[in-house]
Parts: sequence; C-alpha cells; structure tokens
Amino acid sequence: MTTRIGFAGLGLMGSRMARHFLEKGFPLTVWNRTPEKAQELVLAGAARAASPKALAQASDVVVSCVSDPAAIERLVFAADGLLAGARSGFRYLDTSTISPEMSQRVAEAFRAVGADALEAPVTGSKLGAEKGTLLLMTGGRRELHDELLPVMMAFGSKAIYCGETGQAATMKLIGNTVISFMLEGMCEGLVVGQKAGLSIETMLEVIMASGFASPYYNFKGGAIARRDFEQHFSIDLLVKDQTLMLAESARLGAPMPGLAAIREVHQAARAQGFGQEDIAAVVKAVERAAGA
Ligand code: NA7
Repeated sequence: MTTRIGFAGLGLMGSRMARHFLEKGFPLTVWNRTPEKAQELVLAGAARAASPKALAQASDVVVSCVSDPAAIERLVFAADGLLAGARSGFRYLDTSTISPEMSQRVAEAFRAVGADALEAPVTGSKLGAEKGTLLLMTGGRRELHDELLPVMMAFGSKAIYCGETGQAATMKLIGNTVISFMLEGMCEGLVVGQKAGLSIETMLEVIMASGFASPYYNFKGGAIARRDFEQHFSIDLLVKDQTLMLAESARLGAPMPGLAAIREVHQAARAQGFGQEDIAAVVKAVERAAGA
C-alpha cells in the first residue's frame, strides 16, 4: 500500500478505525486534539503530526472522525487546519456525522484549491469500527467515491454512494432518526411492560421472534437487560444528531414532531448525568419518568 494516510480524530470510533490502516500496511500519520490519545497508535508504528496542516502535508488522503461541525471548523478551517496543507490532488474523507451545510462548505473549500473531499459518515458503532465492518454512505463526486474505495474498505465492509455532497450527511441523520425511534419505542415498551409484570427477557423473546424483529433490539435490549451502559455511541452525540436533523427538517419544511419529542427524552437523560453513557442508558430517563 503506497497511499499515505493521515488520520484525524482518535476518539472512540477513530482510534479503532485508524488501526486498520497500520494492520493493512498503509503508511499512517495521526493527529488528535488531545495528543495523549495518539500515543497507542504511535507506539504501534504511526507517525505523529504536530497540526492538521502538517497532517495534510504528510498525506495523500486524510481521513477524519471528529464529533461535530465545531470540530470540523477547527480541524479544517483553522489557520493550521487541513485546508492550509491541501494542494492539487489532495483528498479528504470525512466520516464524522455533521450537517449537510458544513459538509458542502468543506467540499467547496477543498475544490477551490484543486483538491477534493468526499463525505462518508459511518454506521456500525464501536464494534464495527473495531472489526473493520462499518457501513459507509458517501456524498460527492462519484469518481471520487470509486477512487477512495480502497481507502474506505480498509475500515469498512460496504460503501453506498448516496449522491452529491450533503446527501450522505442527510442520509446519516435519517439513519440516526430511525435508531432514535427504535430505541425510544423499545425503552417505553420495556418500562411499561415491567410495570405490568412482564420480564425483559420475555418481551425481547417475543420481539425477536416477531415480524418486527431487528438485530438492533437484541443489541440494545440485551444491554438494558444486563444494565450494561458502557459507551458504544454516547447520548451526547445522538442528541447532537437529533438536533442537526431537526435543523435540516426545519430548513426543508418537513416537520418531525416525533423526533422533537424523542430528543426531549434524551435531553432529560443528559440533564440526569447520563450524556457520556451509551444511548441504551436513555432507558434510565424513561424509568425515572415512570417512577420505576
Ligand atoms: P468521541 O469518542 O467523543 O471522539 C470525538 C473526537 O473528536 C475526539 O478525537 C475529539 O478530540 C475530537 N474533537 C471533538 N471536538 C473537537 C474540536 N473542537 N477540535 C478538534 N477535535 C475535536 O466520538 P466518537 O468517536 O464516538 O464519534 C465520532 C464521530 O463519529 C461523531 O461525529 C459521531 O456522531 C460519529 P479529543 O480527543 O476530545 O481531543
């Protein structure tokens, strides 16, 4: 592998995604806002960049996985940001979940200097990142999707081209809207069911044997049954996505009253101190509301 990869954002997802590049033999340079989090990858053979600008200068393709639009603002547009290190032929692949608007701003800025950017938000959470089985959805030029496929398949198992820049960002927000409804529906059902004397195990058994079964209910329902709220995807980040979706729906003139109500439940969970726990911990806010 000769493509020089730069990786920015070594959080829960990024640290696991970046490791695959080393394992597959790509030359890898890394940058993280909190430098200590890069230590493990550096010990495993990655080079360290002093700034995003230096990261871009040392790489053919920079992949990033950071929290939100504010993180992209810092990573890309700061004086020592990726853009300052970009030049003709440089490629930027961002896997963060951000607003379609920010994604378009990023792509336009890179194209203006003869480089290009592909948005590629991912789903599959911590375990998918660890196993290299993430699903990517991409937005930008189709040719760029094809060109970057070998890079994407280093940490993912499938990449679906969604359309122009902004459409994959929108698709990702729709996906997390579906997750929000599934989770809220299941939590409300499990809490009211327990008040009626049903066991979680019985409820999950019926759900999983039904026509509305989903592996997601097993994954999150199982965690709730075990009271295992170790973070795979935090409540803080899901609320970020719900907020981005509601802003986009307002812009498009498509009301989402269900999502607005569900976000309030997640906001309550944050207010109760569960923001950094896994999204399954939203059940605790539902239980509190029920006096359970
Ligand atoms: P984490 O584990 O919270 O990691 C977030 C990463 O983003 C981490 O590397 C942070 O650096 C970085 N970050 C956050 N804010 C900034 C700013 N302002 N500037 C630079 N870097 C920043 O999240 P996940 O890995 O679970 O999720 C990442 C994305 O995938 C997110 O969009 C999800 O919705 C999907 P730090 O280490 O705190 O210095």
